[in-house]
Amino acid sequence: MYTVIGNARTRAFRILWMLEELGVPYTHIPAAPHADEVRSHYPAGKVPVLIEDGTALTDSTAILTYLADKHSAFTFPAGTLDRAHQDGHTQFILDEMDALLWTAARHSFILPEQDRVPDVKNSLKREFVHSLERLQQRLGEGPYLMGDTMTIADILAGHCSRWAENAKFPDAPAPLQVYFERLRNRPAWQRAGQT
Ligand SMILES: N[C@@H](CCC(=O)N[C@@H](CS)C(=O)NCC(=O)O)C(=O)O
Repeated sequence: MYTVIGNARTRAFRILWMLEELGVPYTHIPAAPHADEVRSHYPAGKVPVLIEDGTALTDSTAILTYLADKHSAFTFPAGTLDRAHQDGHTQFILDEMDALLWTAARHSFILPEQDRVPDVKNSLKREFVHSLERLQQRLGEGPYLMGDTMTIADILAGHCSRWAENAKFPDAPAPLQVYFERLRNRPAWQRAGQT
């Protein structure tokens, strides 16, 4: 049995969505970052944390990769060329979407006020437009980044699309919107949002 710590408005949503896609049972503790339930497993206070058999796993992409490998789903096998391409998409999303959104969040409400540089957000938003263009090139004909097979790279992209919307980042071009809608219309996405 898995336990997911972290509320669905954070990167914990990625893990909730993945577990819903896998159809495996789990318990959800919708704690905010730095809550006692988080710190008792991960002193840094960051979410998500996944507990399995008393072991705490951290960092959403590492957790997704673990779950995908363990359940042989939403991934190509390690050591294959397909996996190398899939991992390239994952790294792209972390570098060119997650990092921009996270930096904007830090300069909005995470950093102490005296360390925030609000103007950096305009630069990040402009950069994000190029990230979306590059994501569209990677998607090609789709329907998923790896063609007919949905992988954890799509889970990261889908989550970042919602995050971008909430952060009022630029909208995706129309073909990419169709892809994001495809992800959001998955029953597992909707179940994960409701937990
Ligand atoms: N690389 C980590 C980042 C985790 C992270 O920073 N989570 C945010 C919530 S989405 C958090 O807990 N922030 C609190 C903090 O940075 O102090 C992951 O992907 O899980």
